[in-house]
Amino acid sequence: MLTELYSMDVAQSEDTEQYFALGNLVRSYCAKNWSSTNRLYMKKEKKQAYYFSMEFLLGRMLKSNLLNLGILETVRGGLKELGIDLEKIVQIEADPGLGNGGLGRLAACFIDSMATCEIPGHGNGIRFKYGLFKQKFVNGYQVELPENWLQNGNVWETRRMNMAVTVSFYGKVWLEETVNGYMLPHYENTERVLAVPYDTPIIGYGNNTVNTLRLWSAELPAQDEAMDYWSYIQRRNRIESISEVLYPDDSNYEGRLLRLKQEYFFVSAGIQSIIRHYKKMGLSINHLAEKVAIHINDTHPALCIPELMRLLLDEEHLDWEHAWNITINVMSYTNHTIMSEALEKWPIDMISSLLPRVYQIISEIDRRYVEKMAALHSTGKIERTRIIEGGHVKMAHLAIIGSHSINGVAKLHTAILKEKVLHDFFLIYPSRFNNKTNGITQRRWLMLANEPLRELINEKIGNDWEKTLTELKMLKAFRNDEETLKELAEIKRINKAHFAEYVLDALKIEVDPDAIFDVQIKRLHAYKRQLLNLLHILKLYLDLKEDPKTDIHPRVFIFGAKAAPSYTYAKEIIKLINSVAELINHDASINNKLKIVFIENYGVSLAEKIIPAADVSEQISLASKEASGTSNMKLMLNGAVTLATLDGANVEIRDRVGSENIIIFGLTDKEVYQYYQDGSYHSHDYYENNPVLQRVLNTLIDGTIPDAETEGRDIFNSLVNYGDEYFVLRDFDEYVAAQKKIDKLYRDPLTWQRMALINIAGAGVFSSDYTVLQYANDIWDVAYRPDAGELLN
Ligand code: 26V
Repeated sequence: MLTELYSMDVAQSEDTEQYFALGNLVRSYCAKNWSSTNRLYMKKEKKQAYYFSMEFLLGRMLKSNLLNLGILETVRGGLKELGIDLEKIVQIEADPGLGNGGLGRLAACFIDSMATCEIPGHGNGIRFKYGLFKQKFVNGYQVELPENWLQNGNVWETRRMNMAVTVSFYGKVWLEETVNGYMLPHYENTERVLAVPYDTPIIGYGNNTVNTLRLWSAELPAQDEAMDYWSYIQRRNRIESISEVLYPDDSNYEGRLLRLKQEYFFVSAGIQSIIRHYKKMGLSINHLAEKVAIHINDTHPALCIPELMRLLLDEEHLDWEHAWNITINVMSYTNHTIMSEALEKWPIDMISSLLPRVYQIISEIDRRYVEKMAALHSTGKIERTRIIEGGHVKMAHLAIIGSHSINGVAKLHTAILKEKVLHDFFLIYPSRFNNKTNGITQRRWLMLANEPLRELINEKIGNDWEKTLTELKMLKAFRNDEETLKELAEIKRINKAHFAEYVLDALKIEVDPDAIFDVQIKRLHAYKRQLLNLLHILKLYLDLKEDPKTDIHPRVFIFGAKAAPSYTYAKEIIKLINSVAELINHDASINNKLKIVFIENYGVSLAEKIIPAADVSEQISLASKEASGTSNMKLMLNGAVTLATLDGANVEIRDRVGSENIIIFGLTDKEVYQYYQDGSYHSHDYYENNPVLQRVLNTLIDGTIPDAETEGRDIFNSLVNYGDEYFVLRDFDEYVAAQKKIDKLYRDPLTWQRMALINIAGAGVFSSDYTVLQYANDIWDVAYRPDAGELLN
């Protein structure tokens, strides 16, 4: 392959050529299974599930493909004989960061699991030229740089020009009756965009299934090339900008036209290609819902609903009722957040000028909804739930009204949707609501990220867990086996030492692998409360300054977090953490008892390094706000002990491991809602009445922290004077007490390792294999690996 690609032999080649040569080999190695999987699906006319997601946060793929193909060790050995280190060349691959955080990574775990569980399920999204920005710290401030991940090419993708489709925007549309009585639309002056698919094989673990991730790229259609040069360039740039860059804000909805274009672009392209493929099998469009399931990952692809209606009405000439029936049966929707500021709603003017025909259809869906509900529900409820209201199109309402299934991503989150956020809808469509707790793929997050732990587990209980993660429960038998607990401790120590080397090399900070590695890795958001963590660090710092003999076990606080570029408050928190790190890491009197490591540019590849080295998993969001969380699952699977509020999936983690093996603190969701109701939270009182907290908060404004005056003042004000929206001060004391408990437990190594073991053993239910099987069984009604059925019980 080296000779074919680069006309050189191993001795002449460098890492980059070796990487691309190996990548090409792997791709051709799986090509046969890829086409045979497709042929099998076609021949058996198997129902297909399509996971529509704006984001797929894949991470590097060379090692995961080698693992899933069952040739990782062979290839590693073979390369070694040639004097090549696999670990070195995998680093050459750009990490495709086509997502913001949990939602995008979930989509990536799901496609790995669908292939492994032999579910005919594929991803559909956008091939962004630029992934999520690269984060750099300059003087402690976040600076964003472009992430040009395609610069050196992408070995995994195949451009399929012959499968391109056209997506139309703008223009005028009017309906005209045909001789046979159909109302057909006529379009004038539309802007046509060519959607070109790039397909990536998604390889199942230990089977012959290879599914497809189809990502669309926006291009100028060929016939439009005949215009004057400057108009051509301008038009091309405008069109190509559709798939240029991922929006980096997952906290605040902004009604940007380009974002709406992106959403319609991949929705329309995806649905057109699904229908084209379906019709190739010679089946009647009337049976579409028996052969196709489309999943809407958050509201970003909610235009799937009017777009499928449009194609069924205008192209297939079905009548409304019939088309609507098919659409509802095809579509299902997952909600990923209750944060109202993230809910998408598009101004009517924008949507009706960009997508005139789609808007007509949305209006008609809305009109019929109101008409149908009038006899059954109060006007208040109908007004609150209709799609078009207050000059906007509400995307969550569209998704709910047009789907047969609506699910939340953890038991608590689903309960809050039913009882609070979507209560009106729950009363209208009770049977549509269901829960599907998130999961993670054990292939990437244990087998690849933590090879020593993988080996230990295999030695103890065999390797059935690789496909059936609940088998990890067998590890419980070793809970009192000191030898196993010590082996577990040794592995953690090795991983920590390994990570410490990385930290020294990359950040020039020396950390002690015998310290507690306390980890909070997630997007920077006020509700996730990185500030609570920071206030506790400041308290420890003050304690040590006052009395250097204060008895605490040394700690390394590890942060990884990107802030949305326009989220000023989150960026101030980043700067504050970095300033506190400056202060503490350079204070010799602290005697290395405290260190803060804020890793730049957190993403999938860094998560793979940090998670196996974690002792403590910080999951401290304000109860009710974190829909599920998934880093909580990855960390427990790698033997970290969770320090958590009863939020999202933390509740289910506690149920699995028992209260003795997780440290829970803070307000419950009920208490939070009670405070909202009676308006009785006054953060200023906590500042006034709690001297310890007051002393800590004062460090933000009294010059203790270097070079963060503005940030310290703003954050102080938000907590003390402007109401402390996320109850940081309310939960402070309980958090400090919980951290003390961690300190005490850690100093008893056997107790600690037993907790770690119970956490690993309890992580089995959080495999995304299990999650996608439930989607396949309960929502999509598609086939799966016959023996995987056991997992569902
Ligand atoms: C929202 C928005 C808002 C408008 C503009 C762009 C944009 C992009 C992404 C998002 C996603 C926000 C929702 C989200 O990421 N939720 C997270 O989903 C995870 C997977 O279910 C879950 O574990 C996290 O708790 C939840 O915060």
